[in-house]
Amino acid sequence: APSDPDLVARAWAAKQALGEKVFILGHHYQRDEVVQFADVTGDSFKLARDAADRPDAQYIVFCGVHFMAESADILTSASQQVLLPDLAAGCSMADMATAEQVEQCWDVLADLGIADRVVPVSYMNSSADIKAFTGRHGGTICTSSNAERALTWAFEQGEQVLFLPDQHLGRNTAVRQLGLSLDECVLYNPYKPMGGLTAEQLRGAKMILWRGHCSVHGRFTPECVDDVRERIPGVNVLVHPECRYDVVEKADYVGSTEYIIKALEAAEPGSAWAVGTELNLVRRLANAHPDKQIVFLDKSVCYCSTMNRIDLPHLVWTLESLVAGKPVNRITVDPRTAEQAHSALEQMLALP
Ligand code: CIZ
Ligand code: SF4
Repeated sequence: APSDPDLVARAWAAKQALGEKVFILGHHYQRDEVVQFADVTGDSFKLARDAADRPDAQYIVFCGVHFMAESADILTSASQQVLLPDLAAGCSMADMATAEQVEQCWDVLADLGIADRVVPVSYMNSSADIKAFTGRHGGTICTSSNAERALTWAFEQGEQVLFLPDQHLGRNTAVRQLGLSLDECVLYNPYKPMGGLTAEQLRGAKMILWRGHCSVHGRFTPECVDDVRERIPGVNVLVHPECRYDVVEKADYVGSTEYIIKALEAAEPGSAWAVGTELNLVRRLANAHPDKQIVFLDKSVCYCSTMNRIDLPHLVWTLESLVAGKPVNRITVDPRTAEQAHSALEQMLALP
């Protein structure tokens, strides 16, 4: 639906009134009505770095989800304020690993006497608490672009990896890029004693995968791939590594959102692509490349419902609160957590 012209005018007016004081970040999965006001767009990691590159901006309005705003707060200076236009914009994957559950898991590993040989690797899509846990135990953060390098590094530091919170990115990277077997990966279920695993399984695994997943990417099935290949002969199937292993195995290309964007830019005119990632991004790419046939991999619609909570009314409300000098929805990470999380992020930046 087209955006309310009144709200569009108010958003522009507030943005103009704030000038350089405000910097608006728009994640690729955000609605078009929001993205039109973004000073930059990107994936979560790029956006956090873009925020850090703007020390003059007093306010960072993060149009994305909660863990992304936390990362921006960790990477920006103390005088800058990071705002999330709707506090209910969480991430179901990040919520699947709480600090308490992860500490319990670590206690299990310590009781088995293996904690000192396990290196935690946490996906960017995790809370600041989980990033801090990772930093405390000498691990690293990774994104979907550098997961292979992160795992390779981790296996040089220790014998086993605890991968949080996305089982699919962990499994896909370990098996497809590092050449581990599926049997060398075990799934740790935080709702069961000892993760639902035996001591032998925990001791013998190379990869201990946390039982988390993305509710959006997890919806693509192998049947979606078969269906689209039947509907569009010769179609190229391009998916995000948060998709299930059996989906990724059937795809032609696998990569992060930035990879997907570049692949479609470089694609031949007239070529056909079925894309398995969030629908706002797929629609935007289809509109940007009318000379290519770009379709969504699933037959039904599938937005990230929490990303979509950030809409034009919330953005206007947030910007106008800044104009009024009464900022709403500030996201802060306490200094101790931020410091430990920062060390895990630094480790990622130092990956060979
Ligand atoms: O699935 C997501 O939320 C992604 C890909 C986030 C990001 O930008 O890293
Ligand atoms: Fe979280 Fe998935 Fe939404 Fe990304 S797309 S914010 S991983 S629920």
